[in-house]
Amino acid sequence: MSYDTNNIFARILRGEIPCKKAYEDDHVLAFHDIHPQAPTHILVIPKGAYVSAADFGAQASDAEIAAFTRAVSRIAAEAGVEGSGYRLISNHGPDSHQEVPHYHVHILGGRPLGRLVT
Ligand code: IU
Repeated sequence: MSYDTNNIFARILRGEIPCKKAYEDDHVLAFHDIHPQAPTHILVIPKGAYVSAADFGAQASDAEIAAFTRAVSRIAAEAGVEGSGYRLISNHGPDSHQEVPHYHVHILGGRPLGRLVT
């Protein structure tokens, strides 16, 4: 799947649309989801143009992958959900209902999330 440079997260990365930033470094941006499904609901995205996890895993540099992985756990800790627990979700493709075609990981926490059934 080719990357749509006008997807909403690309526009956020270009500063065309505001976001409520939670974290940023050279490779990663994280911001609060506009429709939070839990008290903590943060989206973590790479700054590079990757459609989803498969694309990111195949195309990103080791430095980008390391930065992203470390950022996710750091952001969760800074959000205060490390002790109580949190869930990471990344949707890929139509069956998952991926809405935004720029790779992102949801960090959900701050309440009991129940079993992951679907
Ligand atoms: P999904 O994994 O692609 O289904 O999730 C996309 C998320 O992006 C979803 O939770 C939306 O609420 C969220 N979102 C956002 O935070 N800001 C936006 O401008 C748009 C979607 I459009």
